[in-house]
Amino acid sequence: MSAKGSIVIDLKFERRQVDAALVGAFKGHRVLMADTANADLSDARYALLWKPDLDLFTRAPKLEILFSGGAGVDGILAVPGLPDLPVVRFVDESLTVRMSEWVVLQALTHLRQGPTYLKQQRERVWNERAQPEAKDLTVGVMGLGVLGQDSVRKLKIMGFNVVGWSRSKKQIDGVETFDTGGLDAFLAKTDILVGLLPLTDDTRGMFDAALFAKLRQGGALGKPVFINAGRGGSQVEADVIAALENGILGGASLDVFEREPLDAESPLWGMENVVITPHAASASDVSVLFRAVEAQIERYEAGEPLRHVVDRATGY
Ligand code: NDP
Ligand code: OXD
Repeated sequence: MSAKGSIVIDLKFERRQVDAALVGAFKGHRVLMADTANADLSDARYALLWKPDLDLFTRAPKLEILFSGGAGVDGILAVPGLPDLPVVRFVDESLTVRMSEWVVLQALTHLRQGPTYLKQQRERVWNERAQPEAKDLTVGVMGLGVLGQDSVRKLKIMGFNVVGWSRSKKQIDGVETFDTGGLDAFLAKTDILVGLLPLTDDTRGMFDAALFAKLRQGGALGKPVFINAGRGGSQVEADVIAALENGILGGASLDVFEREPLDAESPLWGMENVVITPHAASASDVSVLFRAVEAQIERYEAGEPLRHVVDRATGY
């Protein structure tokens, strides 16, 4: 009998990575794998989840805390029959840093006309293009949470003007910030729009034709660019495609999609100024995730408050 509470793991991650990360992890806890045939989960106190099986909560009726395998919790909150327990999301420096790398990479890719030069290279064309500097552009970041604020900092280091938008107004040195009431003013300043929003009832379908039409036209890149690594459910993909086709948008970098994997038939794959990555902007490092969950359980068992508990009312 282990002294500490047992934990059930139901992560649809690559099994090899999970097994490797489990070596030496969760010392003193009994670790149960939800996908082990006939595993008895009846005593499990904690669950670590990503795309959990629907019967998990009937198999594990004594759970006290649900840990998310990722920073976003929309998937977990949408699970039918989710018990009314604290949901704790994954927040860690490694995940934050990788997201900022992706965001800065995409902003620089569009600034330095990466897709155009790649096309020219394939066609063996030697044609130098205009070279605006980062300081000539304003990047507007929607979502100023853990990921958004780090991206803002790093975009500024690269020289971009940065403005930010979030539900509650933020104070960030050298950055003009807006709350929900200031959305139009925020969009009117934005040449490169970065989405780092959670998917909630309020953000679903937010990136649509009406929003793209409010972005600044005629900036240093000519047309605005849309970058999204929050959740695909926040974008109306048909509107993204139409805006790219009719020139409201000049380019896009998309890591997330309404349906993943992105359908092989989607026109986005073939669009010249579109960069597609397969929901890979910032994956959870499994070993780091396990250490973070272990630390949270230690806090909980010592009677200390959990960190990064999701507000079930706002959905993030
Ligand atoms: P946080 O919860 O720390 O931040 C969320 C931000 O969004 C906050 O600033 C919040 O405002 C703002 N926000 C939420 N709802 C609204 C709204 N209705 N209107 C305006 N602003 C809103 O989340 P993280 O920064 O850690 O992560 C953001 C998202 O990134 C995750 O939910 C996930 O979906 C996605 N993600 C994607 C990954 C990928 O690889 N593509 C990897 C990891 C995460 P306020 O500050 O006022 O609360
Ligand atoms: C996350 C993700 O939410 O990988 O962590 O999308």
